[in-house]
Amino acid sequence: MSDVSAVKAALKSQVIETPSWGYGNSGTRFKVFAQPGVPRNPFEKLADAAQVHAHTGVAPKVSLHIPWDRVEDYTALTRYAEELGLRVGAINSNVFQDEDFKLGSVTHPDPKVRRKATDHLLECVDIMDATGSPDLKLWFSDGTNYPGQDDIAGRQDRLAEALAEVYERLGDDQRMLLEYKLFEPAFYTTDVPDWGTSYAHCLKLGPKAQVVVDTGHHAPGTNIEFIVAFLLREGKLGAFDFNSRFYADDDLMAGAADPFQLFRIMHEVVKNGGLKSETGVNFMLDQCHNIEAKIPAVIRSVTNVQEATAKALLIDAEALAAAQLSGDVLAANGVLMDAFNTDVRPLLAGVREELGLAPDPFAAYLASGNQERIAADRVGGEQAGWGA
Ligand code: AOS
Ligand code: ZN
Ligand code: ZN
Repeated sequence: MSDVSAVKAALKSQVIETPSWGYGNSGTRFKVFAQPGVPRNPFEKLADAAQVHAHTGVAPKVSLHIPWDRVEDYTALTRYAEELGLRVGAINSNVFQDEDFKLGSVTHPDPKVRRKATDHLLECVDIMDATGSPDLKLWFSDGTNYPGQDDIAGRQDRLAEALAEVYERLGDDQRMLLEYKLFEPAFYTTDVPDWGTSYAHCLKLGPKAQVVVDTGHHAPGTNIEFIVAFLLREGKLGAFDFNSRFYADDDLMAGAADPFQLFRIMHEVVKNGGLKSETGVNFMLDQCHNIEAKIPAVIRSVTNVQEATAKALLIDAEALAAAQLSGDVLAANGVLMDAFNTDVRPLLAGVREELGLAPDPFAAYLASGNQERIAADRVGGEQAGWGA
């Protein structure tokens, strides 16, 4: 039987990192539906992230995206984050929107373009130095659309060369997190398409290179929890980009499409030590709130991750191990399903009250009046960050 006090302690110490771009206007290639009150600059994005942390108590870190969050003074931005009770999380590079990167960034056939892309990654490490961020998140949209377009293996050589240069630039307390994605925007090959490619490059680079598992980046039906268990066992799971998908990289609220899958993932995290801070797994959200209000949607994602975590923590590990070792299939499955079918909202409400927070952060935010305030104050919201 689980020790409820230990479960509560784990839930209180959980840290979920929210994305700066989750607060701004975003959308799909078809349309960006601008919303009132969205941030007009990175400082206001931090203010919105602070709302999520204030109501949930577990979201003190904010991922930045460069150049969307480029500022003159990163020390001032970092200090403002600290004043809000936040700290800067991962620095996301962006080598997918520059006109020069049409045929790739670090894998481009032209060495001058590769140099430009690699210099951007090095700029992101400079920003990590300025903000104290430990994590450089790398997602490459690089790929090809047609057979014969470029040399598949040659592109891997170019990628490896750029990664090695950036790896050498990292400080002792910094790491690179290499994210994979099956397809999009490239449709024939993607240069980092799956966990194996990311893992192989990270293995060659060294201990400061680890894999990012974005839950929307797999072929339908992929067993993501297997990947999570394998990478944790290898010490190569650096981070999650949590979101939901029904068909592709839909970037919907985490846990909204398949809460059972999120629970299975969190079971492997808990089982394999991934919740321990020393393991270093960064639980990030990566979402594109297209039609729903931004701040409440992030709160919903955070609480969905919390609920999946709470259920995973309630699994009777002893009973599960005994049933597994005795080959009792139905008993083992039953132990897992008992935890998944537990309503953990009262437990989480109690955790929040012990933290001095309202038991329902979503309702508390809606009642706070913040949404109305920012809609009235912030005239002329931020231009669409991406997906426009
Ligand atoms: C793109 O699909 C990847 O998920 C990236 O992690 C991310 O969405 C993009 O870089 C915006 O952060
Ligand atoms: Zn992602
Ligand atoms: Zn994605």
